[in-house]
Amino acid sequence: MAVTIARRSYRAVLSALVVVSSALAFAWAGWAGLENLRAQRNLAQLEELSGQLLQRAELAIDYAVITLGDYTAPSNDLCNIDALRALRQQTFIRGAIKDIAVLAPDGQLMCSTAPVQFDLLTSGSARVPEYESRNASIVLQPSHTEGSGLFRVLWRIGGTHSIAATLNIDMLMFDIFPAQLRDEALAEIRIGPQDVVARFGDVASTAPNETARAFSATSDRYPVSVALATSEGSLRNWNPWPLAPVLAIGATAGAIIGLLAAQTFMRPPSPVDALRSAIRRGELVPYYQPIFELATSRIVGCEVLVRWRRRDGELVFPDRFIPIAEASGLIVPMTERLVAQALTEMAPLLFDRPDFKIAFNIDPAHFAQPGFLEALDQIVAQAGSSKSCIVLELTERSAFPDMKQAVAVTIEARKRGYRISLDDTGAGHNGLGHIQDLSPDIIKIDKKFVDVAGTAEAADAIIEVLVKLGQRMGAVMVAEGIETEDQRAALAIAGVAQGQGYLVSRPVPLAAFRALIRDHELLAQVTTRDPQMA
Ligand code: G
Ligand code: G
Ligand code: MN
Repeated sequence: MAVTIARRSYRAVLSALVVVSSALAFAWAGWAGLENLRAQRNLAQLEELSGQLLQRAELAIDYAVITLGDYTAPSNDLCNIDALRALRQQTFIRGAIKDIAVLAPDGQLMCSTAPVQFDLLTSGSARVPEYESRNASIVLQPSHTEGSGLFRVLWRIGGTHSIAATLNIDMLMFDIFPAQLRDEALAEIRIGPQDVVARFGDVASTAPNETARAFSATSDRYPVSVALATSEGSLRNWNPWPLAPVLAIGATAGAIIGLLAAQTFMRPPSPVDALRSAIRRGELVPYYQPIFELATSRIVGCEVLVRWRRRDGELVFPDRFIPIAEASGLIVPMTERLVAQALTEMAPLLFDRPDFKIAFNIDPAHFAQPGFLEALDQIVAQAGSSKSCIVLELTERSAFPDMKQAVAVTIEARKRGYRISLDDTGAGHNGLGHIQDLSPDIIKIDKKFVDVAGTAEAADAIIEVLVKLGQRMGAVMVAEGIETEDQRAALAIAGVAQGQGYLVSRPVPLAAFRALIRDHELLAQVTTRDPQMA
């Protein structure tokens, strides 16, 4: 009972461990998975941001191009006072356009809407680089001052002149970054391959082991591109998941799965599996019950009866597992191991007593299996035993699957030197028929006749018939289950030679059995020397 409770609480603790570790694992895996997802999502968002910024820059340029488009007729004299006034009005209407200028083909300023003569883009005589758009008459020029936010959209009109709008796109970038990234991000707009016209933000506080992440987008209409950069750290801290719910959901899912797993894997093993591992672990051990001469009480042999000694010390009797062993076929390995163990541990005792018989119970189905005798021979040889001391007990309680085969094996077994004993005679399937078919060396009279021997006429009559039959066939009679002195006396008078029962001893383990033999033999020596003791 205590053992069962201990085994159960061990299972409960193990199941709890499985559930808890599964919950932790799932919470962790869920969190890690979401973090990975978040990193990917953040990257995609920054890439999208660079696209948006480029779009804004393109729109500002489009806007300037549309404005200039109204003044591109080659005949226009844009430097007269009325025309200039009209151009100047545009610079007030369109906020991003700071100035509109008319230039000679060589780049010299002809006139401008700026009230004072200054050029935002030329410095001295140095020419500003020009980058052509898809439409080659539209050209972009960066300013000399990097990051000023200023650049020029220039439209070449025939060979006569150009018209140029100076744009300020600094403020386009102001709200491009989400608040969480603003401290740790950089955005740039470039004209041509390298001229940075506008810059916003910084990636200053990047830790030494953290690389910056860069994203870029390039226009296919204008020679303009944008670049974004941020640190790995701020990318990692951006858009965090709510920790508690994620962990709670992960842990719950993990606990449920852990519970299901625990139920599946912690289920107590099936009886067959339990028996199989018990056999493998050597938990099935032989017990020995003496067989003695009824007249003298001299022990002449024993029957091996299997016991399951569990690791926790519990002793299980064969009626609880032999049916399982027979039905599952485990009876074969079980019997083979039992015979090997019994013969090995009994070897010294058998060596000193060449006439001693050791009887094994053999399942009739096992007995009739092809190869049974060959396997037995091998086990006996390995144990160094003599076949003539081995008795094979075949029970009458169950039917032989194939009587012809059983008879053939019986004959072969006896030829090889084994003794055949018919167990539980009178209790079984075929009554006296088996005696005739198998002609056993030993006939064991079933306990139910022994119980009433000397007290019930019918039982005595059956015993008498069996004894006569045994005498005629030359078989030794053994009475099973003798518990009282009266039974012993009655059976002896009826002519039964040997017996087995609690009167002399219950089935006991090896050490007790050896002690029993020693005591009996000592007593026999004393009584032969001094008949008064008997
Ligand atoms: O003592 P006891 O309860 O041992 O045995 C009960 C029954 O179990 C016996 O009558 C016997 O038929 C069966 N039994 C015991 N040991 C063995 C064994 O090793 N092999 C087989 N086949 N049956 C056994
Ligand atoms: O295989 P078989 O049925 O012969 O096995 C003998 C069975 O009888 C075993 O279960 C054994 O423990 C049991 N047994 C042996 N002697 C006695 C006895 O004197 N009394 C009782 N009640 N059972 C016995
Ligand atoms: Mn038996």
